[in-house]
Amino acid sequence: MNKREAVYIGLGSNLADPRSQLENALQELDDLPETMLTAASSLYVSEPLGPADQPDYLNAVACISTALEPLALLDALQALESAHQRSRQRHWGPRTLDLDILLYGERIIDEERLQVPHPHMHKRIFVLQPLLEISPGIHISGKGAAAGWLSRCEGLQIRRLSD
Ligand code: ROI
Repeated sequence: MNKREAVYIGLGSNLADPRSQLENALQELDDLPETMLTAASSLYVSEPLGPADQPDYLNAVACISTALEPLALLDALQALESAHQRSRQRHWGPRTLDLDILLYGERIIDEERLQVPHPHMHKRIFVLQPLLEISPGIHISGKGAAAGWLSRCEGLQIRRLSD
């Protein structure tokens, strides 16, 4: 079998019952070929980053163990987004499901379709907080400890959703 790597995925939704969107997406990640869901954070509510005239977001971070190579995984995630009727009506507008590859092992990828680590993750509290819940000591390749970046986040309010 191919070598499997630990990959962190950011999940976000602010339309069409976000809680179900994220819970279903976690199951769908586990169902991908050559892939196993190994950890999932709690769900977190935050105000939108970007245009304020949209609902609050629900965010989470998942860790998967996968043998899919990065671009094959990206294709699979985009197919899941489409299956959730994701539409991109406007830049930074509301969405039913967003699935971002945050970290792929310790790899640094800089391709047209895919940059890893995700170029904005170290500045986004709605990524860092759930990431650190499941992996407190994690490092972001090229950027250092995620915990150090969390302490520098300003602005957006975030709260953990109770079960
Ligand atoms: N804001 C929050 N709080 N959470 C998100 O997942 C999110 N995703 C986005 C933009 C529109 C940038 N804002 C967000 O893509």
